[in-house]
Amino acid sequence: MRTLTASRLNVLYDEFLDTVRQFIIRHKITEGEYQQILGFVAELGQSGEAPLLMDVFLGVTVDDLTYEHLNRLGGTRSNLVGPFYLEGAPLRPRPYRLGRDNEPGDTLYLSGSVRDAKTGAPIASALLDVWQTAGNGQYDHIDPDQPDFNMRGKFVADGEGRFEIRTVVPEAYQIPVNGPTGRMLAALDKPAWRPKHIHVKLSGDGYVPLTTQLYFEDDPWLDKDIVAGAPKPELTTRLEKHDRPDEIAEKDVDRPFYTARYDFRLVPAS
Ligand code: MBD
Ligand code: FE
Repeated sequence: MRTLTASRLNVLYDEFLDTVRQFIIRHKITEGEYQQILGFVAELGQSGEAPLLMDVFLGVTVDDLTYEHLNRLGGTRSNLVGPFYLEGAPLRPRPYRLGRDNEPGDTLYLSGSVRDAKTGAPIASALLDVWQTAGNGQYDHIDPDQPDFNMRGKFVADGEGRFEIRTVVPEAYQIPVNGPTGRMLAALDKPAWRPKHIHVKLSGDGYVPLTTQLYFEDDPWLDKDIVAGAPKPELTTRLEKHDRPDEIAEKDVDRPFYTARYDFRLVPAS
């Protein structure tokens, strides 16, 4: 991935300042407003929410621009990594699962495959690095009630590129209401929610790595995501409810559960 070089920084710097100066002039930003913005930026830095706010406003545009070509080559559509990825999620043993033994929420079996974008051939031993909110809509590293890495894990697809992970249905995510990001969105009268989603980074030997997110049909937040444009129709799958006693017995659960499927496609590196 290309990152900023000194020469490119020089080009961007001049044009960025020029653009913002014109904006200030066009909107007649006053020194009082400017001081208020400085206060906001200082608080944003202190709060640790800067990556969150930046991703809410700009992450989709950057992700689309950087990775759209992979989708044109037949690969699964990418989606922004977001502010809550953590390095170092544990490699989980089989049978694959996320969450504690009695993880609150509705049990979900997420299954599917990882395939070659060109040929459709399975990618044996593809790696999935998955993270999501728990059933309470909270990410584990922020929620004091969850152990570290509770809803994060790495999983290896089998010889046919298939995987099945037992987890719980994630819940919609609300941006913290008391921080600077939440207060700004409240001032704008924008509901600060994301639809339920599951993040995944995929990789396989000889393939371009992919970061994406899965969404679920009929989620009321899909068309009102505060991260506007993030939920793509081609990344939206369906939660199937299973409530027949024989299905429940077969899966070793004690109440109705859900399944969802997704088949990922990775673009060959060459
Ligand atoms: C999230 O959980 C998220 O995935 C993104 C992209 C932005 C804010 C919160
Ligand atoms: Fe997220």
